[in-house]
Amino acid sequence: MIVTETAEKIKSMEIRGAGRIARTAAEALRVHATGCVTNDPVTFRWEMEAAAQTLVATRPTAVSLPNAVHIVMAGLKDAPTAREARDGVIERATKFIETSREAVGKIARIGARHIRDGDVILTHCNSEAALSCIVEAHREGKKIEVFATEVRPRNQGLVTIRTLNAAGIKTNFIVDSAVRSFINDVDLVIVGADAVTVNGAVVNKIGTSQVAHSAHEARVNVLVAAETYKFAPRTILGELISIEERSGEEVLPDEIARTLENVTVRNPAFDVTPAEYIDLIVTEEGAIPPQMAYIIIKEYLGWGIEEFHKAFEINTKHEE
Ligand code: RI2
Repeated sequence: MIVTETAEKIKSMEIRGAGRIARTAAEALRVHATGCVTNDPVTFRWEMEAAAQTLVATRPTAVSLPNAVHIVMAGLKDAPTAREARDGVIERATKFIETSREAVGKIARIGARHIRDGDVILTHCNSEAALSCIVEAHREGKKIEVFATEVRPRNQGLVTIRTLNAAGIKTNFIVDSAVRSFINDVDLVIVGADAVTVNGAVVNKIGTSQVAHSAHEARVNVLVAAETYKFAPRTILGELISIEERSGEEVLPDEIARTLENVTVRNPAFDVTPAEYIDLIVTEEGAIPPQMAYIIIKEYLGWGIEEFHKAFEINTKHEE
């Protein structure tokens, strides 16, 4: 029940934001494990795997979701009893939720160091991690001003300006297409991430790559705030991040779209910003240039190319 409900809320974006999705999925697995009363470890594992699959299938782009599920489910296979398996899931889920929250606090403090007194910052979409840096810089007494975009079609910019307003930060609210007109008034761009690939490309809300492109052209630094669990291990194998395309109705009501027989409404929710347009990625483990993404995947997520070989039993030795 909790799993289906949570999955629905993630799909409909009632629960959104890559970090929040991950924590909510971990919480759903924790509750599901608690309520799964079987004494048979195999049945328990099957039930948990089905729940994990339902959650992961909700939104395909934010890698925080499969990473969180992977962390919570790790070791389930080796638990000798259902009880140990259940305790393990509960423990890992609790720890994940806790460290995810702490990570945002650490990112805030590290990110704020890169914001100077007097800076004008532009942010796109609504990222808890990106906003935490901005709010922390303000809290430290730096006099800052923000440009926040509207973020069509789901208007996450509204959530952003409410947070900035509540924190007492001077904010300008602009439509997405006004970014280039204002970029010369901006000192620093700060955005979040739904996924970071091994080559340092950042997948984030649609429009981020246009923002980063404008910033690059205007020589404005781009900082990405992302917890280590938003880095995508499978990109080591050359796997691409799939970009979610949501219903066209979010962009144009169906009753209008229906009258335009030659028009197809397209609604990709994310885009890819290449590493060359990004100056720094701030993680809870420190700030890194995007080209160092592999280090995060290997050292902090524990996925090196060797782990993939082991996991998929790829035989790297030639037969004699
Ligand atoms: P935090 C959001 O996706 C935005 O793209 C945002 O930049 C990113 O997740 C990271 O958000 P959506 O759920 O985890 O709005 O930093 O599609 O909050």
